Parts: sequence; C-alpha cells; structure tokens
Amino acid sequence: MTEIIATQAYKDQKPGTSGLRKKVTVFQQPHYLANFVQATFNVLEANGGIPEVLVVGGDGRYWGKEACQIIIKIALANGVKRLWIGENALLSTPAVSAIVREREGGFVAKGAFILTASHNPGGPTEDFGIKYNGENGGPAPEKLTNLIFSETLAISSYKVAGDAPVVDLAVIGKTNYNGAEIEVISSTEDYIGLLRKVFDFDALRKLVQRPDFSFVVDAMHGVAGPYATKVFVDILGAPTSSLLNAVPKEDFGQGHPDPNLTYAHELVEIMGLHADGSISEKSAEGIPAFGAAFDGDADRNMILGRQFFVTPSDSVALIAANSTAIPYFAAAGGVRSVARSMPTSGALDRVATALNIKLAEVPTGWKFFGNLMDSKTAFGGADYNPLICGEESFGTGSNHVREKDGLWAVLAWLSVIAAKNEGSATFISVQQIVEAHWKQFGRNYYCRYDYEGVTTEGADKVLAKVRATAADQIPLLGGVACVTIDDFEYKDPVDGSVSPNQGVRVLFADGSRFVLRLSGTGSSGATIRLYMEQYMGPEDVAKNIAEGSLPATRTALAELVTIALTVANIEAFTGRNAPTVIT
Ligand code: G16
Repeated sequence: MTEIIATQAYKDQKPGTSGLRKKVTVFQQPHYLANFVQATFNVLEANGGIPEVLVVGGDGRYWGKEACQIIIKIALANGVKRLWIGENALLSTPAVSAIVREREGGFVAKGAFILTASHNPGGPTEDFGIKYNGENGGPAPEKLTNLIFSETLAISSYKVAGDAPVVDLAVIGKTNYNGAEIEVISSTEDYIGLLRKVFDFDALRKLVQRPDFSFVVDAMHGVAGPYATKVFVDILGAPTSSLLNAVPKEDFGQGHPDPNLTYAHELVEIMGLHADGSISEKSAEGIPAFGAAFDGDADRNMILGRQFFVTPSDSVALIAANSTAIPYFAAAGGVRSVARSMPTSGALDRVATALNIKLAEVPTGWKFFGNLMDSKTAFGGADYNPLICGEESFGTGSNHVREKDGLWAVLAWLSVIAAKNEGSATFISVQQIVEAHWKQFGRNYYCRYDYEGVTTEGADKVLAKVRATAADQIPLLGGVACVTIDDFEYKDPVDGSVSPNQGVRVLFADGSRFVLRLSGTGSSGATIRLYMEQYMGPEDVAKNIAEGSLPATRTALAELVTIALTVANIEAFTGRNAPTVIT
C-alpha cells in the first residue's frame, strides 16, 4: 500500500561532480535520503517516465544497506516494476553501468541508484553518497541533476510502499510485492561477463603464470575486492597473496580508499616507493613487477611498476597507444578516438596526433565522456567509437561501459604487458615500457597538489587572485613567457549545454601550464587542486635516459611549482604552507 509521507525540503542537496556526497549523519536526518530519491523520481516522471527496471547497489560503505531498503520502498511506491539489487547491496560503479547496459533475461534496466561516496572515507562519522545513472549506464547529465536539485528545494512529500517486505540482501533470489519483483542478483556475474568479451583472458592467464612475473592489487577494503578475487584468483589463477585488503568493509578498515601515492601507502611501500614517488630503501629483489590499487567503488585505479609510479595521464596515453593489445579495440582496427579531462596532461594528445585519431577535451567529470560515447555524430560527423578516456584523478576507461573502470584499467595494463612480453625471454618491465613510450612521444611531466579541507572563502580568493593576474605578471618559466590566463569553458557538442568556469588555466608559450580548480567531490569545506605540467621532447628524453640523468618529476617541475605557488599565494589565503596530498 502506498503511503504519502509529509516532509520538509533540505537546501543542501545539490549533486557535485558525481552525485550527492555528505556526512552519514547528514543523510541520517529525517527524510533526507527519501527526499532526494523522491525528487529524482519526480524529475524522471516528468522527463521520459519512471524506469520500469531499476538497479541499486553500492560500494559497501556504512549505512549502504539501510539506504538500499529505503530506496526499495520508495521505488515500489513510485511504480518501479522490477528492482535488481546487488548481493549484500554491493555493486561497483562500473558493474552497475554494465548491468544497466548488458543484463539479459527479457528486461532492460533503465536507470540505477549507486550508493557511494567513491574515494571518500566511510563509517558512522564519515561520508555517504548517492547518484543516479540513466539508461545509457552513465551518470545523469548536469541538465538532469540540476532539475533534481530544484525539485529537492520544493519537495513536500514522498511516497513509500509501507507494507513492502524488508528484503534479505544476503540471499540471491526474488521477492514479489503487488505484481512487482525485487531480485537480489550476483554482484559480479554480468560485469565479469562483459570483461570476458573485452579482454583475452587466455593471454592474461599466460602472463600471470609466467615465473618472472608477479603482481599485487590493493582493493583498499572497497567493493573491488570480490571482483578482483573472481578475476585474478578464480579465473586467471593468481595466488590469493596477490590480493590486498580484498574484503569490503563498511569503514574501509578506517583507511581512505583513494588509490594514490599517499593513501594507498601499504601497496606503495610493497612496490618500493615513498609517498612522493621517490624510490624507497627497500631492496628491489622480491618487489612485484606490477601493482595496482582501486578506490571505494572500484572506478578509480593507480598503476605501479617495480619502484615506479605511472601517472594516470601517462597511463591512459600508453593504453591508447597500445590499444590493439586489447581484443575489443583490435576488432575495430584500434581505437578511433580518445578523450581526456582538461586538467589531465597532454600525453594523450601526443598519441592522438601521432596515430591521427580524434581527441576531445572535456571538463572534469566522467559524465562528459558519456555524451561523446553515445554520439555517432559528434565532432564533424565522425563515428566516435570506440573511445578511450582518461582523467588525471586516477580514472581510466572506455566505451565498454559509461563509467570509469578500475578493473578494466588493470586488465588493459596487463594486456599491454602481455603483448610487449610475447616471445621475450627476459621480462620487459613497466618502467621499460613507459620509458619506451616517452622516447617515442616525449614526456609530459605532471604533478597535482591538493589542499584538502580549506575554507570555501579562502579557496575562492586563491582562484580569484590567479584569474585577476595579467599574463605578463607571471614570471618566465625557463625563459618562456606566459601567454594566456583563462577560465576553461566547455560547450557539449552533442546537447549544446555550456559548462563555464571549469578551472583557471595559466598557459605558457611552449605548452607548459598550471591549472587551478576546486574539487566537486568533497562533503564539507573546499579542496583546491593545483595541476602542473611541462613537456620534454622525445630526443631529450632519449638522451637523458641513455645518460642515466632523466630528472625526477620534482626536479623537472621545481621551477613551475615555485611560479604557481607564488602566483596563487595559497598560504596567504588559506594558511596552508604545504599540500595535503601530492600525486
Ligand atoms: C568523480 C568523477 C570523475 C572526476 C572526479 C573529480 O570521481 O566521476 O570523473 O574526475 O570526480 O573529482 P574532483 O572534482 O574532486 O576533482 P569519483 O571517483 O569521485 O566518482
């Protein structure tokens, strides 16, 4: 029976870069989650209709199961006919996308709620999150999330199927309610079925079982664990010792499930590195050849070689340059187009130019790639698929789903390593593969400074200061002048929507740059991100490698860092004299 519950609007339900993320305690306020879910249904009803089949699942963080039960009752009251819920309410973000796009059996999902705050910590005093994905399996576009936000400001009641049963989320199976069906499904089956179509698992098995190859992946107690166990141990035959933190925990083992050099410290140490990317004192002997980490909802990834960090920007460029190692792309004659977010380095641009393939630059946020992936006409009528995309924020993926995909990235890397080592008696390492790439395309030195938890006021002042600076006031960088300072604005070529103020760019004549933007994924205060990039051509890279003098990132970017910090004056506006995280 449908009950109408009176409620009061909350003013703070504006989704950020990817969904609504707040402290658990905020979500636990009376009707808070229900308001957001009902507002979403109201908007969907007025814009194409309530989805008949809906997927629900999340990254296993604290309060996920409770939220799942609330959503089930509201969905049923709003007319959803079939709910597919991940076992134990667990579904990785890319797995949700795969289920929406691929799950068979006479029904097709038209949307999904994903219960995640991604890489943010979990637990009773930490973060929770929810986002809606549409029928393409990707995050709702800004047009829709803006409508949802407006609706949350006006909402006065929501519907609930008060007599619907509480579903046992631990048991795969179906429950009926008034002609509707709630089905608890395998969290891994559909998604891994899709990965089997994308990759050559036989070739990967051969690599994994080479005596001179070893690897370790860190699921950081997020939802990647069950998927990694199935793929690496059950299917590829790797030992269980190659998995770290593979059991999902509601508080991520009290860690911060963000796969970067600072927060993935356990893996970073195993791989012989320090948090700043420099090599640790640990003997190289016994260090695995390959390492990777995932975030809470398994859409982000970090790639490491033995004593070697691969920047996310280099990672996507290298996958794109070697896409024929992956059957999904090989079948299409190689990747035909690539895309990156604006702050991501130009390493991908070098590959696109050399391979004569199209490149798109979009604002930060995976949702912007989705439109390109779905379009057959974007950018002058070219068929845009298949498409490889990447972001500096440890996101990599392709149009096999409409989310970034951590496991995909790791399997893509293993495919490249397998192809490079095919028939090679001695093992060709991650470092050798990356250095060969730089010798061919040049190296985009790259680094990001994060200042987390600063005041919004201070952060705004930093950006305003840089925006108000004239190009000729910026010091020369190695004798090269700054030519432009602007705000990145994006016009979506598919739906024509305009996204202004997507980051302040300070551009030098040789393509070097620094960029500032505010994070859109935090749950309180503000986070300033400062991105810095400088290019070294292939000849210089080759010469430096031959002489054993290729500068480390810190050294190569030292002058640019000084200029950026002087111009932005972050310390004066925020009181911070150092970033919280460097990647
Ligand atoms: C989300 C989006 C990403 C985006 C990232 C940026 O990632 O899905 O596409 O790059 O936010 O975060 P920020 O605005 O903090 O720089 P996730 O993994 O948090 O869902």
